[in-house]
Amino acid sequence: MIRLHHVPQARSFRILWLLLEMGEQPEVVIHSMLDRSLRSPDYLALSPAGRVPALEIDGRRLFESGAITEYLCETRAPQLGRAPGEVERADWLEWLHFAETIGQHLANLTQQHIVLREDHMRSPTVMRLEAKRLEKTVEVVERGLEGRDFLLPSGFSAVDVQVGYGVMMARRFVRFDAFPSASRWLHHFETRPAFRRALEEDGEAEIYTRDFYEAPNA
Ligand SMILES: N[C@@H](CCC(=O)N[C@@H](CS)C(=O)NCC(=O)O)C(=O)O
Repeated sequence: MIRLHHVPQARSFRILWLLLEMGEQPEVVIHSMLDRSLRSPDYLALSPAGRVPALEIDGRRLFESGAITEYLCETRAPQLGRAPGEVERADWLEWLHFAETIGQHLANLTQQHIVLREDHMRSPTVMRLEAKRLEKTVEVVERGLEGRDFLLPSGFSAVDVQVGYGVMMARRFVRFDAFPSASRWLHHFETRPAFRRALEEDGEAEIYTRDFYEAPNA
């Protein structure tokens, strides 16, 4: 049994999608970020900083999506990983961890636009700066995808899932007119049965309720 602890629209979506790409049928436990349940002693025993994803697998628990992704590829889905010694290993690792560079800007923007509810708590400067920095990361993905369908020349892998989630969420803060390759790549995901099922199992949205969050003008 594989049990995934997940919050709708959060980074745990990557592990949900990845497990479904692998053909696994995880039990999905949906949590809320609004009710402090991620800070309960039971949940902190699974994820000590109270974050999602957390995975119960092989008689243990695992947190951190990058580590979970490597573990799942090593133990169950070599076709989605690139093992040590393989030509694309270094690129695979680079993209896997670059996903968190995207994630940090998404988290900052989410905090500014959504978590901080009162205008006086927010900083328009930080909102503009973080939107620009997020855009820069999407530019990197755009360049990586030029002339190819997936991030690695040999085809779809777990890093398309890791980075793909971040770029999908970036559309809520960044205009994509200048990113045709990234847009095409995101459209492709909609044709993947595992991605579609992950969206169905994601749970009710509680973080992002708007399609786009505009940074205030200077
Ligand atoms: N690097 C971690 C980030 C995990 C993380 O911060 N997840 C957020 C959701 S996107 C979370 O659980 N936030 C809950 C909180 O901060 O209380 C990973 O990828 O697993």
